[in-house]
Amino acid sequence: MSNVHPAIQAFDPAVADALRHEEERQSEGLELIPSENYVSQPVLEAMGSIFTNKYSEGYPGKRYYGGQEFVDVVENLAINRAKELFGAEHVNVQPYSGSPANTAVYFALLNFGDTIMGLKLDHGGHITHGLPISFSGKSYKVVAYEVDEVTKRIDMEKVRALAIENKPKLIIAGFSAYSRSLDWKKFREIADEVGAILMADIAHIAGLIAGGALENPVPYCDVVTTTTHKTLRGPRGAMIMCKEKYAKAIDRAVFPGLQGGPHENMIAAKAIAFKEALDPAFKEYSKQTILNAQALSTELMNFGFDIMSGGTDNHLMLIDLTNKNVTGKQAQEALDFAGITVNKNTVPFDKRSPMDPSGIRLGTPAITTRGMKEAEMKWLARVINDVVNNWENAEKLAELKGEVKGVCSKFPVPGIN
Ligand code: DSN
Repeated sequence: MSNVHPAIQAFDPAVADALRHEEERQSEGLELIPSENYVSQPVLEAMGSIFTNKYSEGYPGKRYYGGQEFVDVVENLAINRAKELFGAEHVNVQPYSGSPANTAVYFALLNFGDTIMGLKLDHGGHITHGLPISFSGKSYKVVAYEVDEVTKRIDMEKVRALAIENKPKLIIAGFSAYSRSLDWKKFREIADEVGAILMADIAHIAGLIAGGALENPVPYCDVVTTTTHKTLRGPRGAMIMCKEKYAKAIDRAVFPGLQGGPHENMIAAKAIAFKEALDPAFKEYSKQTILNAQALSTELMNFGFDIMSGGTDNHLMLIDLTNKNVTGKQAQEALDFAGITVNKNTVPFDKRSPMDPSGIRLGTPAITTRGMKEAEMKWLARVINDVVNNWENAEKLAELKGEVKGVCSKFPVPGIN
């Protein structure tokens, strides 16, 4: 791995060193953060391509600068492939990332002060779904729905009651830390009942939907936003899908409403990632990602771990570590020490702070990309249990790190190994 970036090495050894160490970290350790994944070599190459040199404000065929003939090709490829993947009427592939995509939807369809309804952040929602200190929380009146205190699942009857009481203009169905399938049909019925626009934020599960492993919300929703990385395994970025009647408003909100020049290198990479997701192999990947998450959560429960809602329908799980007498921060740091990357996370109704919460969040998109299956999940649950039980024992953690490195060496990382 020592000379894989000769141009960077020759000009800027400090950056080359950091890059090399990060490559080692990514390939010698286990990546369990559910929003992370490993992109393919073609996606990596497109991101690092000379499409980055080009400015292209506007949309294909209607740009404000010359020299757009090849940029238009890749942007149209990305749009058409996304339409094919999700069955969307209209797609905008220019949002720089998930938060700008969500902001563009609000900017397009709402007036400041309108009421929006989203899942509360510490119950699994996202900051852009109405967290009081975020743009979404400061600009709109937020009514947050929660998970049930006992089942830790979203109770659609409570969502309905809240919607009837508050008449939101926009209902957001989506999450960053929730392991159960959403009832898109029921969300649609509730939105119709109260006259709300329905938006799904599928950033976490877009790849599972594209691969046919989870139900597609596009037919039920007015607007669907997603990042293009995470389970979709493309470049960092996002897109907005919507019904034709919202197309003009959404496009205007993205450009010139909120953004300037789109990042066409990232759009080229999105086009490639969508082509990969259209391949039958991606169906297998999305299915296996869920099977792995289910196997891992079952094994962890066998070790006494408290998995929120008692399992998972998707790629992630949230664990309350209170019964293990370790905090989320302590567990994250011990796992890091053993070469396993997770993120500390609040759990619903958490009494601890977000910087040192009660839980951790795990997911299987990246390890499934490496080719790991149920047998490795069984092994992994045992290692996680060993780490948590020995979180203060540096010698044991070092031993486990060696074990993790040994297993990882058998599962190459696309784009690195
Ligand atoms: N930061 C992402 C995640 O980790 O889920 C959400 O935007």
